Formats: sequence, C-alpha cells, structure tokens
Amino acid sequence: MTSWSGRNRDTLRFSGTNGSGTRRGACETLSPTTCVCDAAPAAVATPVAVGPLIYRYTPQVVPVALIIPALDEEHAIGALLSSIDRTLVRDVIVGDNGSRDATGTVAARAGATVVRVEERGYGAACAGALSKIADDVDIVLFMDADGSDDPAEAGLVLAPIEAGQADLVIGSRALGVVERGALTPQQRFGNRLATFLIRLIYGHRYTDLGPFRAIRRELLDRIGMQDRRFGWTVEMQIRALQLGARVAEVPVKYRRRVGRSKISGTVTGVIKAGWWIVYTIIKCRLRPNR
Ligand SMILES: Nc1nc2c(ncn2[C@@H]2O[C@H](COP(=O)(O)OP(=O)(O)OP(=O)(O)O)[C@@H](O)[C@H]2O)c(=O)[nH]1
Ligand SMILES: [Mg+2]
Repeated sequence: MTSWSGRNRDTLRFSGTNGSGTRRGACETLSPTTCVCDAAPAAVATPVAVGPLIYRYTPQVVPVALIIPALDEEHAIGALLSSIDRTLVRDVIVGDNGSRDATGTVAARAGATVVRVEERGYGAACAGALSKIADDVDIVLFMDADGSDDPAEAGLVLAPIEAGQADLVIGSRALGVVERGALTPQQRFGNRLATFLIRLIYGHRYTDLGPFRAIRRELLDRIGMQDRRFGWTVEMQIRALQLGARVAEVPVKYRRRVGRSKISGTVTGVIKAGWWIVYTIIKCRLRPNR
C-alpha cells in the first residue's frame, strides 16, 4: 500500500512499501487543491474519490529503465524481477553475461528483456544491456541480480532525480542497514579506501560505490562509460563529478546474496576487483577528458 499526497498537479509525495519520496507526475486535481489517496498507484490511474477529494494521477510520466547485470544468477533473478514495482520502472533489461545456467530463460519468463553479452565483466554486462534502452528513457536505474539490493527501495533511489534535485543518486550501504554477513570486512575496507581516495583526489565525499543507483539518461550519455569490469561504478561516480553533475546518496539496505559469492567470497576476486577500482580512480584523474 502506498499513500500519495500533493498540493499541485506536478508533484506528489508518496510513502509506503516502496519507500517514501517525491514523484513528479500528472496529478490532475478535479476537486480541492490538495489530493490524498490511500491506494497503489496503478489503482488511481483513473479518477478516484476519497472522502471529499477527487483526483486523477497518471504514473510513469518519466520513463525509467532498470538495468540488471547478471552472471549465473538463476536462483536469484526470478524472485528479484517479480518484486519490482512496474509502476516505477517501465523497462527492465537484463545483461546476461554469458551465464551457463538458466538466468536468461528465468529472466525472460519474468518479463524482462534479456540481452546476451558474451564479453565477461560487470561493466560489459551493464553496457550490453544499456545498448538496448529505448530512446525516450529519461532515467536509468541499476541493481545487481543476486538479491542483495531490495527492489522495494527503487522509489527512494529514484526520488532525488524525479524531484529535480540530483543527476546521479547512489544507494549507499554505508548509510543504510547491512544484513549480517552481506558485506565482508574486505568489501568494507575496499569501499572505505576507494571513497577516501576519491575524496583526496576529487574533493567529494561519497560513502559507497554501491551498485543500486539511478542516473539521468542525459548525464549517462555525456559520460560515455568505458570501463567493462568492476571499475564501472566508480567511473560513473568520478565522471559525474568531473562534469559538474549534482550527485546525491540515499541510505539503502544490503542483504546477503542468493547463491554462491563470486567476488567478495574469494581472496583473488577481492584483490582483482579492488586493484581495478583503484586503477580506475587514478586513470580518471590522469585522463579527465579521456
Ligand atoms: N562477478 C561477476 N559478476 C557479474 C559479471 N557480469 C555480470 N555480473 C553480475 O554483477 C553483479 C555483481 O556481481 P557479484 O558477483 O554479486 O559481485 P559482488 O557483489 O561484489 O560479490 P558477491 O556478491 O560476493 O559475488 C551480479 O548481479 C552478477 O551476476 C561478471 O563478469 N563477473
Ligand atoms: Mg553481489
């Protein structure tokens, strides 16, 4: 259940199971100037009367595409896709990174567009999926496929962009609640080191390089993402700073992944990903314009 309230026809405040925040939409007040409704957005697409108030709200005025990089996530991706609120997210595109299991089949059955990406790497999977977004998409949301991010928080991550207050929003696990065992000590250390280096070199204080994030399409196009591995998230954050974009963070939950760990659970995985992230931070400084 989501409750909606607003004072004008363009901006509505919402709170409920999808978090809380502000959504811009076409709220046509047919009766008094304040509209309040206790109903899921899908249920209020047509005029609804609540007590003395009558309004019509059309969700999804801002088209949002969700990008999910996935490698062998057949056990996680079905449940993840079924809990995505499609009134917030119009298009769902999975970058299936050469999975050897049924990830692609499960995702397609759950209604996602699946793009098969043979080049291995987190960034390659994201880039492959991104190549299929529709021309009219204004906001791109990213989320991992392993069940660590909570789709119910999509509204929270999107809110600062939809309210016109940010161009890039990072879902920060450092500011949110992390389930026991979801982040290893190595991952926490790596995040602290990376954010410390960014602060030192670029003068901005991020708290996390979390995968759950939203970005304005126009900014993403200007950045022209290049990294094809685990430097993807940090490259986006640094390039946004270099372009003078407005960046924001919101606290998000982080849960234990479904299935076996591929990176954080192995020493070599952590060293490889960590080294690549540090390399990307330095590379962006040495080649600010590429
Ligand atoms: N590791 C890895 N993940 C990929 C790749 N391509 C896509 N992914 C997906 O990228 C997301 C993040 O990868 P994860 O393996 O969860 O990395 P992590 O969260 O740092 O570490 P673990 O959850 O412990 O494995 C998941 O949804 C993966 O399925 C790839 O080439 N390697
Ligand atoms: Mg993970």
